[in-house]
This record gives sequence, structure tokens and C-alpha cells, in this order.
Amino acid sequence: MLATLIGATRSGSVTVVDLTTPLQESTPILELPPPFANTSRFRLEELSRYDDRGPAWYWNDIHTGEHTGTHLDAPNHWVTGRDGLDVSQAPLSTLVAPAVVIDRSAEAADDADFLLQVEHVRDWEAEHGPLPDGGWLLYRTGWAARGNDAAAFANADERGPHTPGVAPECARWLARETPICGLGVETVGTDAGQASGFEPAFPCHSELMGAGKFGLTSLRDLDRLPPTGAVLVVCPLPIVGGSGSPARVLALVEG
Ligand code: 23J
Ligand code: MN
Repeated sequence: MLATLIGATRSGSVTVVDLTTPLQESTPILELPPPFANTSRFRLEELSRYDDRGPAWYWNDIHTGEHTGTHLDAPNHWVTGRDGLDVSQAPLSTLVAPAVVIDRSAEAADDADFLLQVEHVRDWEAEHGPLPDGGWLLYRTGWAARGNDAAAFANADERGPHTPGVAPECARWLARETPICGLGVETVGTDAGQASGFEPAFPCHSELMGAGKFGLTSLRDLDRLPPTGAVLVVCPLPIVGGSGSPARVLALVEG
């Protein structure tokens, strides 16, 4: 089986797609309004570079928030999941799992505040079959195209950020009524830019984490994935007690 997989990646009948945003100081992070605490940008601190601090070696300390760039949200990230798993406890069956893609990039291009509804997922299921048991629902909005322009990615005005997300009822339904292990998005967080004003606030976080599910954010290149059939490989750091971690996210795709 594994020899077949390696043969397939070598011959190109299986492609490995990198869905990860590169980590650097400019990588967009969530910016919450006062009085809330904010996470740190990713930063390298040079320790030596073939110099008197270390003549034959180059290395750095890294400084980062847990929720920087492409990252995994663990159930314990939200108060609704406070007794749930930390990021080091993410099941391996979640870290290597099937993924499906729902594409609402056309709607998000017309309306930055576009919200995914239950009906949209039902329409997707009518065309492609049921959501994968224990797998990921990846929500394509086209937002990753803004990823190298912090202002366009945040898309904020005096009322805060305007980025697409999930309607509260849909978040509740995905968390409670579907067998997915988590939701992946292109935006800085799983919730819509305006979700602080939703009822409940931040419904994706509240519902998914409350149901023991996971989030994945700042994904790129979702247009390279088919609607069904991809396998996701999610590699967060096993931070003991952590609420999330930057993650390398790869997809295996046939053809
Ligand atoms: C904390 C508070 C609100 C939000 C978030 C974190 C995230 O999006 C995140 O990265 O988990 S919306
Ligand atoms: Mn997060």
C-alpha cells in the first residue's frame, strides 16, 4: 500500500499540494480590538550565523503566537471546549483525514461578509454525497488571494474586519449534526470578520470547539483540490497544553 503511494507520488498520479502560508513577520495575524490581548507576530531571533556566536552554524529562536498563519485550533481554545483536547492531543485520525471542499468564492467575491448557510452545505451534499465521517470540510472563499496584502486580507473599516465566514445556525449544525472532525478556511480565523457581533459571538469557535472539533485557518491553494477525494495531512507542533499551533498542511490529491 505505501509502496503504491510512493510510486503514485513519484509518477505524478498522486500530487502533494502544500496548503500552508509561509511563516514570516509579515504573515497576517488576527487583531482583536481593545481590551483584548493579541497574539505575537512570527519572528526569528538570530542566535548565530557562522560567526563568533557559533562559527560553523546558523540557528534562530522563533517567537510566535499559537494562532499565527496556517494553524490548528484545538477544542480547548474556546471556553465551550475548555475541558477538551489540547493541540498535542489532536487525534492522529484527525491529522491524517479525508477532506472535501465547498467553493463559495464567487459569492465571497461579491460580498466580503458572505456567510455559509446550512442550505449551501445541503446543496453540496446533494451533488457530492455526505460530508466525510471524521474528515475535514474545507471552505473555499478565494480569500487566500489577498494573503500577501495585510490590509486586503483583514478588509477592515470602522466597524471592524469584513471577511467571509459561517452563519451561526450553520456553525451549530456542522458542529452538532455532521460527522466532520473540523472546518478549514482561507481567512485568518474560522469565524467571519463580523462574528464578534453574532449571536452567539464567534459561532464557529463556540460551536466547533464545544463539540470537540478542530479549526484550520489561513489555508492556501484550495482551488487545487477536488470537491471530494483529497487526504489532508495536518502537522501542528505538539505543544503540551497548547490551544493551537502553526501547522504545515498538505493535501494528497489524485491526478
Ligand atoms: C480568539 C478570539 C477570537 C478569534 C480567534 C481567537 C481566532 O480566530 C483564532 O485564531 O482562533 S476569531
Ligand atoms: Mn486560531
